[in-house]
Amino acid sequence: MFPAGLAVLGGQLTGRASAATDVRAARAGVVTRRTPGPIVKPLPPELFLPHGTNAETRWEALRDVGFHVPNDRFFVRNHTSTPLIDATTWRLRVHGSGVRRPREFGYAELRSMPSVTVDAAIECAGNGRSFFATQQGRQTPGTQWRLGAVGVARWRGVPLSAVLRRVGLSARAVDVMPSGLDANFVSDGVDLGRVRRPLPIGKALDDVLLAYEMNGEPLPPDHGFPVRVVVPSWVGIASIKWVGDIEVSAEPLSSPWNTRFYRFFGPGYPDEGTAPLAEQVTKSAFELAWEGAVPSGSPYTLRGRSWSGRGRVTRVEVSTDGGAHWRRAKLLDGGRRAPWTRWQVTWPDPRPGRRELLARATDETGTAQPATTPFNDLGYLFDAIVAHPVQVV
Ligand SMILES: Nc1nc2c(c(=O)[nH]1)N[C@H]1C(S)=C(S)[C@@H](COP(=O)(O)O)O[C@H]1N2
Ligand SMILES: [Mo]
Repeated sequence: MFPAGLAVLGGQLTGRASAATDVRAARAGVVTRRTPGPIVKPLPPELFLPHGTNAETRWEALRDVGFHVPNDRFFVRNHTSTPLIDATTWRLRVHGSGVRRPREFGYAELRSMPSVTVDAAIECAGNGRSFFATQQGRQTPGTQWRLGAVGVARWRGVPLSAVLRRVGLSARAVDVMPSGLDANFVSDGVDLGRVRRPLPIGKALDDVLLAYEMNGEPLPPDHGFPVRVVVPSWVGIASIKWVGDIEVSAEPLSSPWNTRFYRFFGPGYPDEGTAPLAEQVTKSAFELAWEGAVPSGSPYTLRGRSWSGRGRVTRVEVSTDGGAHWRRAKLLDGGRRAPWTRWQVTWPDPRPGRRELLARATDETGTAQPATTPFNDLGYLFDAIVAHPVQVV
């Protein structure tokens, strides 16, 4: 039914493979080629802010695009580089002490299994990190994202639970760890291995997807072709791209991505950090350029989006006067499972000058975005209200 998906990468196998890539690829039964840059898709400056191996979506590029973020403007977070993988030789190996019948799955087999389609956000745990420095006066290391390390797409694939059922999940299974087929991640000279992070079995069996389609197209290379994990509501690192291996274990698993990264560290936290981060927090963004122009002289419609990993957004308020007055925005997407909602509100009297716009969302747990986010060393989960500068002209 989807021959285009199988063929799409054939024409893109260009570039030179490194020796290391060849060895790993041979072991995995995968043809992997390096690309000239870390990201394959075009990154026009009107759609993206570059950050090394990563690219941030510009919020003004979401102004007229509808509920889903189109693939050509979805943010990219790569620890190294996008690998180009041949779906016809790709295999997903499922194994470990929590599995009774370890085996491999091919792309065609996954595509022949009953599929589900879900709207889910992928958001980097570091989204908004730059505001720890610019709003709260404390620099944190890592990619200095504004608010564009998030996107919602329509994903189609096979529930992870269905694949686990086919390999005979043991009642003793506690953790499920997908690994990516991209290059090993080297941090401060230490090789940390494949990008991988364990999921507790409860989440793995709940709403996690092995996705092969994004917004109705085969996954683009940068977003995990041929198959990625999609873990709704959780920190983006859980959604492993280019998955080639899933270990299911009767003992707890760990990786640097749930021990030395993606926990809260720093003042007030235990030395080994908190428990691994799971759900994303509540955030809001205006669909406007940073320092963008807003015309004066007549009412202006402000648009934006708000989201929370803790549940539906129930209320959004906007202030155009530094927080003295708040106006209730009209929510445009309200479904119980909507991963974000678009909203709009009228700014009746924009007067010339530099202004800061504030948006504050409340989610269904009753949590409203705070004025400040408690500091953590690695700058994760910034949820405070962001002051968005504009020039009224
Ligand atoms: N294999 C692999 N999976 C990965 C990553 C990676 O570098 N390699 N980055 C993770 C992080 S930190 C995030 S935020 C999301 C980003 O997904 P996207 O690039 O499709 O937006 O992918 C996650 N999955
Ligand atoms: Mo991330």
